[in-house]
Amino acid sequence: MTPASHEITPRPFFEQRRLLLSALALPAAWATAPAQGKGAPLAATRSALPGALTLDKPTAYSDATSYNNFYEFGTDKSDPAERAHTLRTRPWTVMVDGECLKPRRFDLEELLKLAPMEERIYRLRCVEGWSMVIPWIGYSLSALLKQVEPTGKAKFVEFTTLADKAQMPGLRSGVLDWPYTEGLRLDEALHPLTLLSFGMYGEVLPKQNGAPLRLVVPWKYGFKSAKSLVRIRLTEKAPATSWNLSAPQEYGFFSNVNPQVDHPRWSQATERRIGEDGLFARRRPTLLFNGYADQVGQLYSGMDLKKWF
Ligand SMILES: Nc1nc2c(c(=O)[nH]1)N[C@H]1C(S)=C(S)[C@@H](COP(=O)(O)O)O[C@H]1N2
Ligand SMILES: [Mo]
Repeated sequence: MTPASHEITPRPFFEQRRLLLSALALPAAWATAPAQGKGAPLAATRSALPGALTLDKPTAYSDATSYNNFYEFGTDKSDPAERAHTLRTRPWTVMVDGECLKPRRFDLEELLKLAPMEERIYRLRCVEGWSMVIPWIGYSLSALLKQVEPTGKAKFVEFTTLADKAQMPGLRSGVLDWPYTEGLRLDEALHPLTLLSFGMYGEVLPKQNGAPLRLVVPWKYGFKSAKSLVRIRLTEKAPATSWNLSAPQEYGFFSNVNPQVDHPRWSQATERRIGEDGLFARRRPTLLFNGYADQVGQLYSGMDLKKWF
């Protein structure tokens, strides 16, 4: 047996080479995402982070902006694209507080300049069994969290999104407890792949995709990637999350993509790529941690992933 390449090459070199190869392997047409819609351009440099650039073909812009989950604007996939025009994205501030030494409110204009904007092409896997590939723009959430200096007590991060009846017609329905809230363990929130996103496809985020800023956690089911953030709070205890509150037996706190842990009402073993796999096409296999196991697997070493679903 010949040893695998990672056994004979020191890891940093192997990772750098793999990254270089993956960047070279990207078809030229994907190298710079051209303006696709009517949004203002948002400049970014292609990310150099291991795992940040999937080779999967990006989903068509028209699909990524018309097939959405954003329950504040309704529960049909077409509702956000049809109704989110009422969202006002300026002025916009984000409160970052809780267990930290320097809690404060950040203005959007300040957040846009806080760290260099990177383009990252991530797979997004919805718990409903479909997936997309989106060229996001943003920077690691850790850059913002470091600004407020988390205390030793901080163990989790709570994310709260906008809930304004005047702008969001979906709030009249009781599908979820508003505001929509989500949470991560602090080490997950500080993982470099956890993205604070301000744009996609070379432009600022469309409203239906969570303007003016959202979270993107590529190894977890899509509902962890909260849209239109207004508050980020460091906490000592695990925060309550909207989906866990609504159906705790169906949506756990971790919600890592895992083909071996089924949702109580359906299998998670396979998925349908929007725009590529027709309704009756053979579904493609879902990957552990959505294909990001090399980057994030060690966060969960020793944990029973069936128990901590
Ligand atoms: N505030 C808020 N964020 C949200 C949601 C939502 O309903 N409200 N839906 C989530 C779900 S279920 C998914 S799959 C993704 C979808 O993101 P996209 O529409 O940009 O593809 O957003 C997530 N973020
Ligand atoms: Mo989802």
